[in-house]
This record gives sequence, C-alpha cells and structure tokens, in this order.
Amino acid sequence: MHKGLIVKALSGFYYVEESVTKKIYECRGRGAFRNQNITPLVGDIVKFQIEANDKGYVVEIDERKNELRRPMIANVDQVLLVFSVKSPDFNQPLLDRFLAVIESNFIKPVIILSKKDLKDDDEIDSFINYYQTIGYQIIKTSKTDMESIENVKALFKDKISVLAGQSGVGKSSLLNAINPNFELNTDAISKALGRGKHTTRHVELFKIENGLVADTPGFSSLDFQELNITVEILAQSFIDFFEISRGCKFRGCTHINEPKCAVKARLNEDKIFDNRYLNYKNFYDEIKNQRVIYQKKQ
Ligand SMILES: Nc1nc2c(ncn2[C@@H]2O[C@H](COP(=O)(O)OP(=O)(O)OP(=O)(O)O)[C@@H](O)[C@H]2O)c(=O)[nH]1
Ligand SMILES: [Mg+2]
Ligand SMILES: [Zn+2]
Repeated sequence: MHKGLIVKALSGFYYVEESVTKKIYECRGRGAFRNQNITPLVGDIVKFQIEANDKGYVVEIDERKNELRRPMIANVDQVLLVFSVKSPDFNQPLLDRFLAVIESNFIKPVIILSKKDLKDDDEIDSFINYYQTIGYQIIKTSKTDMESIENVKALFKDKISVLAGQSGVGKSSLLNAINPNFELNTDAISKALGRGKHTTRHVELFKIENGLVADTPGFSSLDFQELNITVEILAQSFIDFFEISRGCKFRGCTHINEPKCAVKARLNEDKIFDNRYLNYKNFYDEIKNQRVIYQKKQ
C-alpha cells in the first residue's frame, strides 16, 4: 500500500501524489466510501493501491484536521478570502458570511482585496479599517502590483492554503501573477451580468513557497443550515462579538433581544460596525426561519 496526498479531484477521479516518488496516480475511490457516504477530498492524506498504467484506488483516508464543504477541501491551515473592490462589486454581507463559516471551522481567514487598480474607495477603506481593528489581516492587491503580490506570496510559506471567493474576483489571476508557470485559465467577467463565468471548474493544489495552495471554483452562496451552523455557533463565529459577549448578562446571549447585552451596548457606542451587526442579525434570522420551516415540515 502506498501513501499519498490528493492534489486534484475531477470527474470522479482523485489525483494522488505518492509521498516518496511524488508521482501522480489517477485513482478511483473504493466502493466502500460511497456506501459510507464518505467522499475523498483534495487535501486528504490517503492510502492507495497502484494498478497498471499509473492508475489506482484510494483505499483509506487519514483522519482530517478539518474540512470545508465549499470549496471542498480538507486539512487546510488558512483560507484566503478573495474579494474584488469592483467587477464584481465588493460585497460586505458575503464577506461576513464567509468569515463566519470559516471561523466556525476554526480555520484562519485572511482577507485579500483584489483589483485595487479598478477603484479607490473611502467606503471600502473604512470597512478595511474595521476588520483590521478586530484582528483580521487584509492585503489589498492587484495582479499587476508586484509589491502586494509578494506580500500575498509570503502568506503561503510552509502552509496549506486555499483561495475562496466569488467567480471572477481574480483568484486564478492572483496565482498566475505569483507564478506564471501555473498557467491557470482565467476569463473576463460577463459585461451583462457583472459576474464571473465560473472559469475554474475543479479544486487543485499547487506547490508554492514550501507550502501548497488550492485554486478553487468561485461560488457566492453558503447555506448556514446545510453547514449545520446554529445561532450559537454563529454568535461565536463573529470574533468581534465573542470577546465582548463575556460582558453580556446571559450566558449564551445571542445579542438580539436579551436585556443587558454588552454587544448591543457597544453597538450603541459605535464601537461595532453597524453593517457588521446588521449582517449578523440577518444571518440569525435566516437560521431561525429555516428552523421554523424545517419544524413545520415534520
Ligand atoms: N483590472 C484587473 N482585472 C483583474 C485583476 N485580477 C483579475 N482580473 C480579471 O478578472 C477576470 C476574472 O479573473 P479570474 O482570475 O478568472 O477570476 P477567478 O476568481 O479565478 O474566477 P473563477 O475561476 O470563475 O472562480 C479576468 O478577466 C482577469 O483578467 C486585477 O488585479 N485587476
Ligand atoms: Mg479561477
Ligand atoms: Zn449579548
């Protein structure tokens, strides 16, 4: 039996890099996985059997450190959330949604603001300020600004990273700027819709700075219910609220209607960004409402 890393998943095949020879084998999953409802993921360390012609079978998956459903990947150290300042327009509710999901998985997010050549905007800068104050690292970049590209590159050192974000924000372009040998496909965004064209179709890991980075297909919806994110988990995933919530009167305060809520007090003092709380409240309602619908069905 051989040991290896799944570096790419495409059309039912898993491309496994053998740990010693670094040769790639095109593998199928064992039927047993399908029966147990387990899907091998890019980033999985696996045991596999080699058959003829560089092909094989994934037989066993090592225990995962973590796993993300969107994008589908396992064992990552950090997620680089790529948001463009324009084309597509910067979307703060989506940023808060992605941040909450990543925090709920206990993975470190880093915010990358791409296409800075397209727009200089005070509003976006004030957003950035807030996220920096609460502890997030943010890098503003564009594919032609080599200084900021170097800063992004430095993030990858010795880590397994994944780029995530909407279609068209420039994830693949960013990797090409860092290493032109990647030769990843990129495509202009649709003029009519102002959205990307879903150019990248699969998750794939690339070697970079003694680490690995995954380019992934763009997506713009994340369903809290599907990801089993409850209102309690949501509250803990807003890192700026979490610290303050020690001061809330009730343990497990969700900062909606409870009396003597420290988060709402800070909000009234303008110490919490209004939009951030608004997004939180919308997500809270979304989770609650889905629950009601779900209960009614039973
Ligand atoms: N002006 C400008 N355009 C950029 C920049 N980065 C990417 N683009 C353009 O944005 C478009 C989309 O870029 P991609 O790299 O394909 O975007 P993606 O995030 O990989 O998209 P998907 O693979 O569909 O998820 C392309 O036309 C790029 O040339 C940038 O820094 N500045
Ligand atoms: Mg792409
Ligand atoms: Zn509270």
